[in-house]
Parts: sequence; structure tokens; C-alpha cells
Amino acid sequence: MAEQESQVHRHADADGHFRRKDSAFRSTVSSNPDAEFPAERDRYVLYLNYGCPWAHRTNLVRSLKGLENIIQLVVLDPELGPEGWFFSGRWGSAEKDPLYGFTKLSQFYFKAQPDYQGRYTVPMLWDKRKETIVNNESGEIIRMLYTEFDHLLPEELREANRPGGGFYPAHLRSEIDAMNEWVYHKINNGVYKTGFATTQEAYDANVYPLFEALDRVEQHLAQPGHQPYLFGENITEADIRLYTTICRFDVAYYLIFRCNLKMIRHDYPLLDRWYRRLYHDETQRTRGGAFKKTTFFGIYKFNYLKALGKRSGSTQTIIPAGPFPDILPLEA
Ligand SMILES: N[C@@H](CCC(=O)N[C@@H](CS)C(=O)NCC(=O)O)C(=O)O
Repeated sequence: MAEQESQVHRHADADGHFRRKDSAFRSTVSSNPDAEFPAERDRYVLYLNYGCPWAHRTNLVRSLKGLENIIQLVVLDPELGPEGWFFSGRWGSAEKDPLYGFTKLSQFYFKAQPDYQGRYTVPMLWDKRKETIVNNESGEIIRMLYTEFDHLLPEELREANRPGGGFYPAHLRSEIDAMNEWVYHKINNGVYKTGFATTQEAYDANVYPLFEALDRVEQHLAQPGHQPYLFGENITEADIRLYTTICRFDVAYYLIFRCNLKMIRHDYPLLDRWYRRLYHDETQRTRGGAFKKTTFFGIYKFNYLKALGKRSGSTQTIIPAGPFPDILPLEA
């Protein structure tokens, strides 16, 4: 058990740098009824926990797209156990898996592939019909959710009918892809490379580029055509992918991951305004508050404290009181 525990909780390589591994299951759900994984109502289950920012992308898009009655959601505990993610009944988690009565996520990975050797990550999209994992890469899952279930949705929620052409519109694709690239390396994953660094050199190598990239987002928002959302009048994938890191920043990454050169609320006025606008939006634009409903500040403090504590051997989880409030009101 001790050996297994150290493997599951070992995040950094021997040189002190954290390197994220590629996801193993990369199939696609398709609107084509003859596809290997055709989009059908009540066939797919999204497994995730509320702490993980990659999983958060998929939960957010499920809500934004109105897919709650089409794709089932099953929530795991936000603490990484000795054998990976598990069911517990706390923090919004199911007590056990509703399909097979499994107690941990790894059981799905072995059911799908008995000789599986990678990590047991969330999010994970499960096919109830074929009893296998379709995909465990959030960036790919969200793109399936934008379009492939559209024939099951009312007209106004279909991608082609959304204002501005949807979350990943053809005319903005190259710009969104370009932004995703540096936001991923420097910000989404940059906070992990900073927080999970186990040497001063690895920490220093990542913390400065992270804040340079946040400065770059602030400059981006100051340019014409980049307000109120990153690419103008409509929410796009670029907003979705940046949001799930920014909502964890002041409450968790700043203190727990030592990303503390600046705070979003005090040092990035345009970015903070963009963030507050998304979080507090409870109109039809966000299907009645998809950002707020999928954001859990208390869990972020808990899960990152636990993640760092396990690695360092500390069992201490005094949850920091601040910052207060978790997010500023819309009109701050
Ligand atoms: N590339 C994956 C990354 C997912 C990922 O790293 N998830 C973390 C939680 S934030 C995880 O499940 N970690 C468990 C582990 O590595 O053992 C994606 O974007 O979907």
C-alpha cells in the first residue's frame, strides 16, 4: 500500500519538474448514428470530481450546452486516495458508483483495459452500452459536447444557432487555438508546474512565466474586440478554458501553490472584471448560471491542500479563511 500511495501521489519527476502525461483513451462520440460511439440520450456518463480544473471544463460545457438530461454526471471525492479517486458521499460525491457499485475510479480503467498502466484521471467519459472509456482528455471531450449531441437539443442550444457561431466558431478557430496553446502551458498547467515543483529551480522556472502570461491576458483584454469576453461579444472556448484556472487562483493557487506574485482581484482589473462577469451571470447566456453552479471554492482550498500535503507527508489541513469574499461582487 505504501508503495502504491507514493506512486499515486508522486507528481514531480526526479529533477523536481512536474510533467503532465498524455491521456490514453482518445475516441470520439459522433453525431453520425453509424459511428463507433454514436451520440445518444442516456448512453454516456461523465465521471469527475469538483476539484479538478480539467474536469471542470467538461462539467461547465455540459451545463452551458444544456446536456444535463442527456449525459449523466457522476461525482467522485475531491481528495486523491492511496489508489486514486474514490467515491465517498462527501463534498457532493456519490457514495458509490451507480453503474457497477465500484468504489474507485481505477476500476473503470481496468474494466476498459485490464492491462492499463497509466494514471486514473478525471474527467472520464464512459459508454454504458459498450462498457468502456470513450475519452479521458478534457480538451477533446468539450469539443464533442459543443456539437455532437446537438440533434438531441432544442434548436436554440445547437451550436450553429448560437450567437456568434458557438463556442468554437470557424472564423475564430485559429485565434482560439493560438491562445489555448500559451494559456495551457503557462497558465492552466503553469500553476501545477509551479505548485508541484519540488526544487527551487523548478519553481523559479515556472512561476515567472505564469505571471507573464497573466499579464499577457490583461493586455489582450485591453485590445479592441476582446471585451467583454476574450474574443468579443460571445463566450467561446478560450473563456471556458481560462475560467477554470482563474476561479481557483486567489482562493487556492495563490497561497497553496505559491503562485503569489500577484492576485487576480488586486492586480488584474480587466481579468478580474471578465471573471466576475462570467461567474455572476445567471441569464440565459450561461443557461442560468453555469459558471457559478459548477464553481466550488471550499473544495478548491481543501483539494489542493490535501494534494500538496500528501506529497510532503503532511496530514495538516487547516483551511485558510481568506481571501474574503471568495470572489468579489459583480460591481466591486
Ligand atoms: N489531460 C487531462 C488531465 C486530467 C488530469 O490530470 N486530472 C487530474 C485531476 S486535476 C487527475 O485525475 N489526476 C490523478 C492522477 O494523476 O493520478 C485532461 O485535461 O483531461
